[in-house]
Amino acid sequence: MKLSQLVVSLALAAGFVASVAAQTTMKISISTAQNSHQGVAIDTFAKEVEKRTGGRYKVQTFYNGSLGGERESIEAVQLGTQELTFSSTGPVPNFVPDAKILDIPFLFRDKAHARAVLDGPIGQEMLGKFDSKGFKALAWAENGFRHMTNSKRAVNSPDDLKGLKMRTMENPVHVAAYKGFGIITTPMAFPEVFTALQQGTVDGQENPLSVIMSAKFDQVQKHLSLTGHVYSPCIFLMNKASFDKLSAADKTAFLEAAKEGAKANRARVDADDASGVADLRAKGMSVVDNLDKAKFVAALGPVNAEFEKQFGKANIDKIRNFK
Ligand code: EAX
Repeated sequence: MKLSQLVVSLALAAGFVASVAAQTTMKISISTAQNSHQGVAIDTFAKEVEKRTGGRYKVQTFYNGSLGGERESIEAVQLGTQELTFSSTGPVPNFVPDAKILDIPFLFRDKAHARAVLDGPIGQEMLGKFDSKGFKALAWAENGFRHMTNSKRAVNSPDDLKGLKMRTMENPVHVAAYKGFGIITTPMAFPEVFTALQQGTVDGQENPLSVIMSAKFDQVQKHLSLTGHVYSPCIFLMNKASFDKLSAADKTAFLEAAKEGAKANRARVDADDASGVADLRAKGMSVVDNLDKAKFVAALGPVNAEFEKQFGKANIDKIRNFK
């Protein structure tokens, strides 16, 4: 080896050692407030990553859509301009079409069913579908069951939904289903929703109690109906190249940290679901908590037939009947 080559390789080796010892900072974002089920998810994740990597990785947390809405954040993670995001599956089908099936209304009986599917073989196989799209999907977490709110009238039956102008997520399955209810759908990114409700651009929106409370929608919406019309998963997404660069041990650390984040997130959703109705009533919302769900399911009959054609009845039944 020539002296010049030796110098170069020594310099490279020194640089390598230095970079291994150095601290790497990554970014993760959510569209809701820090004091929310999503805030708990990323705060726990950040703490666990730092702990499990001996402080070599630090995760900076961004709340309230300050780095952009969910679609923009997912795009940034795909491009690698941002390493991580925690998002609902709302805009995910625009990137990973296979994920669409999870957003079918009345697919899951309850949270236990949804969590079992996501943590079981169906959910884990779905996480793998993100690989070829530039993502490493670290773990499922959740938003929870979504309910309808609006400023116009109490919603007791599906007929009451007809003609309401509602903000929806940028999700084709939701849009098709809500049209099936006779809703006038307006897809919109989450950071714009509060103002749209306040200014009357839309009459209503739908989200889990966790989101309704943390976004303070009670300040701009009078009526809440516990429709529980769809389960809303969330997901920890990481840029694939950033994940691939990690050592095997650090990969495990990130995956475990995401699992801890999901655990904390689900516990907070349970707590919010337990306290939400009383909390929102106390803040002045009028809540319909005794509606006949079968009527809402029946109203989506034709849309569901469409979904069965599109996704395959067997695939939907596999999720519906998962035990
Ligand atoms: O992820 O867009 C939505 O309504 C989502 O539920 C919200 O951003 C939380």
